[in-house]
Amino acid sequence: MPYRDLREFLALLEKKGLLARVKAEVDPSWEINGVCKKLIDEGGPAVIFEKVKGHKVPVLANLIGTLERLALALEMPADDRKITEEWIKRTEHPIPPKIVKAGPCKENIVMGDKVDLNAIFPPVIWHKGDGGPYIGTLGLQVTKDPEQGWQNVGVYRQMVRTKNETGLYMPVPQHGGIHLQKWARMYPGKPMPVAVAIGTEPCYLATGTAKLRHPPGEEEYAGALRKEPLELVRCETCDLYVPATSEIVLEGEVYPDELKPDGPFGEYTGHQGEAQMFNVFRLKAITHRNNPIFHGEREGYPSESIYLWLKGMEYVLYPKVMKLPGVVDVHIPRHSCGFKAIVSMKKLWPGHVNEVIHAIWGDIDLGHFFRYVIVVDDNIDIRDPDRVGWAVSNYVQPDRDIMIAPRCIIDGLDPSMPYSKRFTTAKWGVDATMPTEEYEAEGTQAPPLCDDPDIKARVVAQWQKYGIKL
Ligand SMILES: Cc1cc2nc3c(=O)[nH]c(=O)nc-3n(C[C@H](O)[C@H](O)[C@H](O)COP(=O)(O)O)c2cc1C
Ligand SMILES: [Mn+2]
Repeated sequence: MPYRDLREFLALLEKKGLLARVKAEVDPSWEINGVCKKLIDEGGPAVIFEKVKGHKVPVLANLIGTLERLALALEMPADDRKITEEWIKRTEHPIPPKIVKAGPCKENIVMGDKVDLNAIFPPVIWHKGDGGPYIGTLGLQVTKDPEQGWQNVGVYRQMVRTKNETGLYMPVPQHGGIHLQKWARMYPGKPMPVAVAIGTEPCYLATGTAKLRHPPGEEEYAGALRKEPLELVRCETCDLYVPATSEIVLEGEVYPDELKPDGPFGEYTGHQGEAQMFNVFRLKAITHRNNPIFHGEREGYPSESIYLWLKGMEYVLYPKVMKLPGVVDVHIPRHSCGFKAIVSMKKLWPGHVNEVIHAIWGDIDLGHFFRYVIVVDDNIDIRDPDRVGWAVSNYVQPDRDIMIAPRCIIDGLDPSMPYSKRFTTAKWGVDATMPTEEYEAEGTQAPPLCDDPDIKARVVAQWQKYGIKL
């Protein structure tokens, strides 16, 4: 049975001992940052800060901070690769949402001049150098394609500026950014409606961070993931639909041409980003449940985004690359921050590895995130960084095995370039497969591995005999 709302998922985590409640008062200007950093570094539980200094609303963080909790959120086995495969299987058949007339997110409706972000959101400074409190680190921004009518959901951050104004980092080619670009062309000078759902059931959250193909919108993929339609309710001030059980919903609008300085912010790469000119979200209404929970996250590396948006990239890349001949697995590891993809494959012809590298560099949905691709042989477990490091160390001749493609596009938060050169990058691909063809060309054989899996299996089968506790 899917979770009806965030609270049902929290109840399960609590029952399993995977949710901590902090009853001591915490200071939102630094303490939530510090506790979250320690929890994510040590694989700790999800956490609710019940008593935030000077505020009534509790803060939920580190919700999907481990693979175990991602699996529970999606109701899947806790196995990294199986989660990717199960996601792909389930989302092959999107399930349209059910539109309902009312829902818990309408228990309180605040409109017009009465709206006040400071009354709902504790002013959490997620990283020491942030330019202000961010409410939307895990807010789900809903927009409608102005031409085709389907709704997109993406996670785009929002810094609080005043009681009814936030920043919004929703650039092109993110789907919300494309909607805004189309809107500007079709309705010059007019603001585009944007709704934000905060604190939703976890499948909707997971689809909001994934780079999916449209139409349909994320809400239909979320229905497929949870195997039941998601219930959506109409906004009060515009024709957008949000999950009926959301903790908090913000309704507002964005003028495409209005930009203001936003940030700095602790980026997913682990660096304190600089302030930049971003869009502005003008709030028109807030609706929320009784006793709402504010769900956010500390984003600087490492963070739970790894289990949300990096997995979200993997779900999209995996089926495409797995269709290429010889490929046996595709993975985007946590330490890559999304800049690196790893492939294991059986090479079938000379130059085959390089073709696979080009296919990933050129992927139309995600290519602009990858600066780096590593390819290893099919006997390497690419979800184990030790095995990948071993292959690179043993097999790579830099002048033979490293390919460089100049003048490509990359995400603007890539810290490997100074600010003036952001968005451009060279890309590198590393062929870390055993160079069997080189040995064969000189009439010899590549050295075989000295491990024998049969011998290990025989020993494991009679392990008790040795009296060694592991
Ligand atoms: C915690 C968190 C914060 C994020 N912040 C942003 C952001 O501020 N701007 C952005 O463009 N993408 C951000 N992302 C990544 C997008 O959510 C992700 O690329 C998603 O696919 C966007 O939705 P779309 O594919 O419908 O464009 C964030 C992801 C996470 C998990
Ligand atoms: Mn999308």
